[in-house]
Amino acid sequence: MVMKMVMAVVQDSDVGRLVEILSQKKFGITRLASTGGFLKRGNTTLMIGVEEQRIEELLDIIERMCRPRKQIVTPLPAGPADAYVPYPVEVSVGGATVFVMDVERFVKI
Ligand code: 2BA
Repeated sequence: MVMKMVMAVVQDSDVGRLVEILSQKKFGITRLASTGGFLKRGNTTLMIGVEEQRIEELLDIIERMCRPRKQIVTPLPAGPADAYVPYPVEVSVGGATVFVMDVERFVKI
C-alpha cells in the first residue's frame, strides 16, 4: 500500500465542516493550529496520511468544502512615519493550499 502525506492549509471558517466530512469518510486527520506568514492570522493545517488511490477523492472534497474569500489587510508602516499612508488592500485567501508528499514509511506502534 503506497501512502502519501497531504498537508492542507485551510481557513478556520471552513475547517469544521471539512473535518467532519473527512472523518465520516474515514480519512485519518491531525489538525494543527497555524498562522499565515502574510496575514499573520490564524488558519488550520491538516495533516492527512492517505493511500495513494484516495488522493483524488480527498482533493475533490477539499475543493468542494474550501471557498476562496476576500480579506482586507492594512499594511503595517515600513519606513518614515510621515510617509506612511495606511490604505487597506484586498487579498484573496484560499480555498486551500495543498502539498502532496511521498511517505517513505508509515508505521503505527
Ligand atoms: P498567508 O500567508 O496569511 O496568506 C494569505 C493570502 O495572502 C494568500 O492566500 C495570498 O492571497 C496573499 N499573499 C500571501 N503572500 C503574499 C505576498 N507576499 N504578497 C501579496 N499577497 C500575498 P493563499 O495563497 O490562499 O494562502 C493561504 C495560506 O496558505 C497562507 O496564509 C499560508 O498560511 C499558506 N500558504 C500559502 N502558500 C504557501 C506556501 N508556498 N508554503 C506554505 N504555506 C503556504
